[in-house]
Formats: sequence, structure tokens, C-alpha cells
Amino acid sequence: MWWMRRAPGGQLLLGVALLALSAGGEDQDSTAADIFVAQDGTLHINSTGRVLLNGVDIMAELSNLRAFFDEHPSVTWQKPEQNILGRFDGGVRWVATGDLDEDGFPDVLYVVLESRTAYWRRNLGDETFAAPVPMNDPSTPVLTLHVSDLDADGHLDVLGTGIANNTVLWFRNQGNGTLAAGTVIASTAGGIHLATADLNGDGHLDIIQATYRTRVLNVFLSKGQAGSFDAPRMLSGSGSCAALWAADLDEDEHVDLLTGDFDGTALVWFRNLGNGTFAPPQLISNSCGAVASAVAVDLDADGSVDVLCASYSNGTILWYRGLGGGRFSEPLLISDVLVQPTNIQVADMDKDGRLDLLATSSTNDTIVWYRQTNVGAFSQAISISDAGDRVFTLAVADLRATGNLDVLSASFNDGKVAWYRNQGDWAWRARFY
Ligand SMILES: [Ca+2]
Ligand SMILES: [Ca+2]
Ligand SMILES: [Ca+2]
Ligand SMILES: [Ca+2]
Repeated sequence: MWWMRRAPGGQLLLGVALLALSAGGEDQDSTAADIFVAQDGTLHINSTGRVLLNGVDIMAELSNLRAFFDEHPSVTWQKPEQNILGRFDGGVRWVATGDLDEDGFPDVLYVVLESRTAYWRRNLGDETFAAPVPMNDPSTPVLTLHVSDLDADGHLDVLGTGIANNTVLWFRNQGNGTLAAGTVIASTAGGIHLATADLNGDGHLDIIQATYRTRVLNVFLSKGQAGSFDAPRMLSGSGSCAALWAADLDEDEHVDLLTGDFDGTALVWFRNLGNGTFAPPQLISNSCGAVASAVAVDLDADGSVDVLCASYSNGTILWYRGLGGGRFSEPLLISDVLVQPTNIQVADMDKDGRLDLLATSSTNDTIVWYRQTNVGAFSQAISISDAGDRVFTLAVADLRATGNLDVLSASFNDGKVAWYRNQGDWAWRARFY
């Protein structure tokens, strides 16, 4: 490649200068080629064909340069520093965000493992956070949290569940920057994940609880009054339910449920028949390995919901392309370099309009980012951090309301709740194209 044969230190600068040269023509007349100097001294070269500089095809080389940065994302990438929000003996299991006090800055919630206590901290918007506010009594411990306006009063509430306590707890947002004490919504064993969705189309949010040891999804349909739910309908047949996602997987406008087996290899979905009852589980794949995390989202923006799964046992991130109508492709490998991934998140981290992936590699203590470089194509892993010891859970939020999504992590062995600043320099195209 021409630019790579030049002096190493000048490669990037030269390439970027050429890119800048090539990118300045948004207002250029595409019908005529010309070269001129504008009043501000800018040299414009507008071409309708190739641009040769000393016989080198500049546009072809720029294309090579773009491909190089897409294929080797770590060449000029510098990891953001880890900002520690809190450190707790015995580990942190969960981190979540939501603007609980409605000041425009997402607040941070987390669960300290040893005490099974959830806390939330007000985000003051200047990269500092108010003192932690404990949410639950030790007699009703929680393991994971879900932020959702359960009672549709315009204020984000928090739900919590835990393997040990056999409850679903509702912390109602009182609207004045405080959460009410936890109300027991249900007593069911073994909760590990929660989701909310209107499953029967009555306008009220229902609750889904994935249980690990009892190997069912519990569906609680709302009675229509705040905090009042029917007895759970149990969905079984999918093995242990170590992951949970609610989304319309077959585009029939009824929210379906995705789950996976951590002790087996099955990734399955339950089709919503429209009234909050569900068909038997349908297999998406039986070769996932231990499913640690699963997400349903239209990753490639083709109108069909896709499914992603992190395999704890295989160290892989797999993508099952939605083919429409609840059918999915064979697994497409996005990554096989992780070691016991526990969590995946999907968000457009570089603001190029394409959804990207974040994942934990828990055993080698890294958080990685896969840029969607082209529709359905992903970069190699870009390391966001290796400063958390056994990171279990990730969250994404624009903590400083700058328009750039930051990353949060909860790590088990070192008990850290931490965040990683996106200064806008994650915008790949702005930096390199
Ligand atoms: Ca509410
Ligand atoms: Ca559906
Ligand atoms: Ca899709
Ligand atoms: Ca993106």
C-alpha cells in the first residue's frame, strides 16, 4: 500500500490530510472537475474521476486507509481511564442506569453482592455523584435490577429480584427524586433477571422474571392497578433461564420472550399468542454453549429483529440474523476471542448510525467494543478497559448529557462500580475518515 511504504511516523498524518482533502467537497459540483483556491486559502480539487498524485490513485489509497482502520481498530485507539464510582468488599453484581430524579443526567444503580443491597446514586452532571442511597432492606435482598416506569406515571421506577429472597420488589419513584421502600409484587423462587413489557395489549406493563434454579420464566400480567399483578404463568422447557429479553421477534406486534440455558446449550424464544399466553419454546439454536446473555434487536437495520448471544462456555458472541416471521439464520460468529463473556450490550457508540456491541470478557478482565463497520460486519475487539477484575455487567448511558454514550461496569472480584468516558473521540469516522 503506497502510504504504508512512506516514513512510518508520517503515515497517519499524511493519510488524514489526504482524507481531509477528499472530504471537503460536500458542496462540490459533481458534473465538473476543477481545481481552485477559495478566498480562505482552501485548495479544492473536485474530480469526476480518479485523482492521481505522482501517478498514485489517491481515492483508491484512501479506500485502503479506511479499510485498514476498520480492520485494525486498535492501531490508534487509546483506552479511556476507569473512573471508580464505588468499591465494595465481596463484589458488585449489577449496574444499571436511569434518570430517577429527572434532571437530565442518568443516575447509577448497582447491587453490592455481599449484602445483596441495591443502591442508587444521583448523577450531579459534573462527573460527580451524590452519596449512595440504599434501596432495599437486608431482609429482602436483591441480585439484579430493572428500571422501568411500571405504573406509567411518568417517573421511572425500579424493580429488583434475587435468587435468595424469592421476591419481585417494586421501588416506586415518588417523583421528587426519592424511591419508596420496596413493595413485594410477587414471591417466586430463584429470580435472576427481570423485564417489563405490555404482553396482552391492555396498555399496562407486565413483568417477566427469569429464574435460574427453578428453570422457568414467570409472567405476571398486570391487573391494571399500580403494583397489582395476577399469579405468575410459568413458561418452561427451555432449561435454566440465565438470560432474558422481551421483544417482538416475529413482527406480529406482540412482544415475545427470549431466553437461554446456562447449563445446556439452548437459545429459545416463546411466541406471544397475543393475550399474554405463549406457545411452547421454539429453538433458535442448540449450539450456543452456556448462554450467559442474549439480546434481540435489529442489529443490521433490515427490518427483522436479530438475536445475539454470549456463550460463557465457548467464549463466543453469536449473531442469528432475523429472517422475518420468527425465523433465524445459522449462527454468524462475531467474536471468539472472549473468555467467559457474561454480558453483551448493543448501542451506537460511535454515532455512525450503526449499532455496535459491547461485551465483557470476564475471566481476562476486559470490556470490549465491536464496531459495526459496515452493515452486518464488525471490527476486531477494541478494548475499552482491562482495569476491572471479573467484570460481570455493563450498562451504557450518556452520563454527562454530551450526546456521547459512556460505559459503566460492575466487577465481581474487585468490587468496583466504574465508568468509562466517551469524549466523542469514539466517533470513528470523525477521527479517521
Ligand atoms: Ca412510575
Ligand atoms: Ca410477536
Ligand atoms: Ca435484522
Ligand atoms: Ca456505530
